[in-house]
Amino acid sequence: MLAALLLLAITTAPAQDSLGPGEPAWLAYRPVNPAAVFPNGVPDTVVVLGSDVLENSASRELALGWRGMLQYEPRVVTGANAQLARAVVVGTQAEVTTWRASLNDGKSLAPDSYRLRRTGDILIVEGGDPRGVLYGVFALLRRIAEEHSLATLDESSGPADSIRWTNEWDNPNGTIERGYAGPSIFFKDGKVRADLSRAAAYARLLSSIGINGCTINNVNANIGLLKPENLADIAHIASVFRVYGVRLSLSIDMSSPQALGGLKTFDPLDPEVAAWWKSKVDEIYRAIPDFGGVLIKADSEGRPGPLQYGRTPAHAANVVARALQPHGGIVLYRGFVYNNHLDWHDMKADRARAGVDNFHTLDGKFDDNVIVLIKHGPIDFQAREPVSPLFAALPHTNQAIELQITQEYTGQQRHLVYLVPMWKEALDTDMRASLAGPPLTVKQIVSGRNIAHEHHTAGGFAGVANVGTDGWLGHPLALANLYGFGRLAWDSNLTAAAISDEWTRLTFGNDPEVRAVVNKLELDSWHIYESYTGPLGVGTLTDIIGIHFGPGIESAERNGWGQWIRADNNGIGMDRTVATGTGYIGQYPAPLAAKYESLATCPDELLLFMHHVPYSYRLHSGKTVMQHIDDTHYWGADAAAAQVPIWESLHGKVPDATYAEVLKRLQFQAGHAVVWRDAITQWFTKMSGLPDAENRVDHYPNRIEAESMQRSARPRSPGTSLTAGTT
Ligand code: GCW
Repeated sequence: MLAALLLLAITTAPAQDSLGPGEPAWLAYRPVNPAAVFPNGVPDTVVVLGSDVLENSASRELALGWRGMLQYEPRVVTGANAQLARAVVVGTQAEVTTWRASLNDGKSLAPDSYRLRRTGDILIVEGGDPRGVLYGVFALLRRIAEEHSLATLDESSGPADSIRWTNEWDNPNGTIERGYAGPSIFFKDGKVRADLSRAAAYARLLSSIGINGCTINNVNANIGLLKPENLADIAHIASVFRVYGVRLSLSIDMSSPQALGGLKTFDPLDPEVAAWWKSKVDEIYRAIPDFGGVLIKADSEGRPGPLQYGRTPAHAANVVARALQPHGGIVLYRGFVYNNHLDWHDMKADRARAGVDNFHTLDGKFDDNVIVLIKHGPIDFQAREPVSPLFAALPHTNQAIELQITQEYTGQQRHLVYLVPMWKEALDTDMRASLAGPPLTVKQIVSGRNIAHEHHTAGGFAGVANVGTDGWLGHPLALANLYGFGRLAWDSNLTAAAISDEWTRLTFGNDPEVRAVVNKLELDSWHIYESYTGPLGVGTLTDIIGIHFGPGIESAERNGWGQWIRADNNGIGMDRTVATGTGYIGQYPAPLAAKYESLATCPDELLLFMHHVPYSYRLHSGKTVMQHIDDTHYWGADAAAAQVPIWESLHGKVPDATYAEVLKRLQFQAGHAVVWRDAITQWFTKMSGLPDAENRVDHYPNRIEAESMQRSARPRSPGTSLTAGTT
């Protein structure tokens, strides 16, 4: 009955337009040519073999897809005895075998996996479990949206990683830390929202890309959420997630036993503290039987943690993990533990070292249901960072990679930055200890499946999404990042280009011109953004004291946060070498350490992350550092401006509201890129005393002004302008 009511609530969710631009995102189900997909006729019946709530979702989704894409209302029948002609049959492997024993060819499917097959006029979507059935249906609908012929079909797929979660940094008052798309879809005014239709719609989106968990509250966790009355409300969110196979999890504060429970201490080794966690976790599971687990940020940026009692992250993680273990829950314990009161005078101090320094002695000391969650870079989601050396330092510990979908330091969704290529660089980095052995990439490490890391029991991906009520992520083209995160967590071998194209086709249809334009914009965007912001791995140069938006070159220097660029009149960059610097480079396995330690082999794009050099230092490209800064910034601002007419070529070919929203944001970006360019080139020109070879710095704005006047003379949609700002 409850399930039926929930289904009703979901099918009667507010109409698409009330959800703002971006909804229904990539589940647009635009009409396709049915004959291209089904040359022998469109299946007219959906047969659901089982009665699991996820199989109900699967059949409902098929009906939606049929209606939207094939403009056909299918007959939906349940049970194995249905009379079939042309049909799609959905069920678990066990159900399919019971239905037709002859279809069992011995290939067994793991949980969450699926197989799509055709036999005669019947298409079969078979899952290793009900969640796999749902994933299989979404995969089939993707094939249809891309107009692939389904005349023949036999393919199987399963996720590389068991943990595929988004983290949402939502606060009970409805704000979202580092959220750039309006208020929370979960909370309002200190309470869980009464209307959870957007939460349900979000779970559907997540499920369509294989995401199986969602942490609904800020890692800077609010203690009150663990109160009984709040848990009862949070259980409603879990119910709407459940329909799509998404398990809810919570961020918790390690001081809860004291701050909420009234104990004298929150020392993780105190038996009363352990008992408190056990009783609290049991209470959570009574409210939410399929609760996924907890996310913990401790001893970081002012959050309480075990160090206060001289205990370690392993002690803290394990005390909660032991409470979760009987229920099948996990702990994601963040490796983002660092001191934000570093002494900037100390040339050996280095925030980048913190992960390995704090965790390497703990390898093998975490319980099996603890996963150490590691930000992909050692600092904090900057536009360019090397991969975190912590991935190589914990061979006997479950690990997951933390990626940031919300664009905190990468333009806050007012700049277009497709992040998948950046994430791929981290995932594909080879961390093997010696070149003699086989490659050991970060994606293998987090998948927990390679022999060198045989003690892994689980691993995966967590992505900080921070979706809000405004088109999920605000910028319509930023949704490719959420989509790409899910697809990579499922299969990290997919290319950035393939993911972009898939997302584009599902979102905008198969028009080759639209695909070409959107793919170009997405795939060029990271390089463009990096060009007019922080060069050569120095950091983003974003204003780190304020809202992390716009240039603030000096804000990184002379404070305890450790995002130093060490720029003075003579040179720039952090010396992280073993020979003369902080020794950070020595935290990498030998082959990578050798590559970064030597100026001869350190890649240009990471030069200033690893080394301190004079502005006149010549890069592998042949340019000096200073000339590189000038050239890339002028190029980058021009390239940002050029995105506007590229997008304008799609006028009338994409939905009007999306067209206008993207145009507005690209125009803003073009202006803001000029602000970035001028701030950085002028600051470094003054600092280095080296003039631009092309004499552009301080002179160029006149040209830009002239160009922008020309542009604004052309007709454009109302309410848009080229003016930059930081609203
Ligand atoms: O850099 C910081 C962000 C914080 C965030 C923190 C983290 C939630 O600016 O807003 O806190 O990273 O990842 O914990």
